[in-house]
Amino acid sequence: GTRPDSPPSQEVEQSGLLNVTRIAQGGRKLRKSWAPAWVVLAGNSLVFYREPPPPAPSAGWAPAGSRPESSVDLRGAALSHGRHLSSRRNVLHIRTVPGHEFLLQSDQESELRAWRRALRAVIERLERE
Ligand code: I3S
Repeated sequence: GTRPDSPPSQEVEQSGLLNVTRIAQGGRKLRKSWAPAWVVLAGNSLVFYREPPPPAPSAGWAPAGSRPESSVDLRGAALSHGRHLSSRRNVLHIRTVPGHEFLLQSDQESELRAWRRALRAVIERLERE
C-alpha cells in the first residue's frame, strides 16, 4: 500500500541499522536527536523502524505487526554529503520535497557508501518516471 503507516510492498533495495536524526520538518529546523533505527529503502520510500526485524528466516524485513515509525517519499528528494551538518563521520543528508530533512550515519564507511549508491539510484529512477 502507499499509506505512510503501511510497509511498502515493493522490492527492498537496501535495509540496515543506521543512526538517524531529523533536522527539519516541513522546512522548520528541528533540534537534532540521533538514534539508531532500522531503515528500509523500498519502492519510492525510505521507511524507518524503531527496531530491526527478528532473525526468523520467514520473517523477512517487515514481519506482520511491525509498524514503521515514519516513512518519506523520495520523489524529487535531494541527496548530499552531510559533512557540514555534523561532526560525525560518514553522514548523508536527505531533503524531501515537503522540506523534511534528515541525516543518516554509519560508523562503517562501506555501509554508508552502499546507502548513498542505493538512494541515488532510486532518486534517479524516480526522476525518469
Ligand atoms: O549540529 P549540532 O547542534 O552541533 O548537533 C549536536 C547536538 O544536537 C547535540 O545535542 P545537544 O542539542 O544536546 O547539544 C548532539 O548530542 C550532537 O550529537 C550533535 O552533533 P553531531 O555532530 O553529533 O551531529
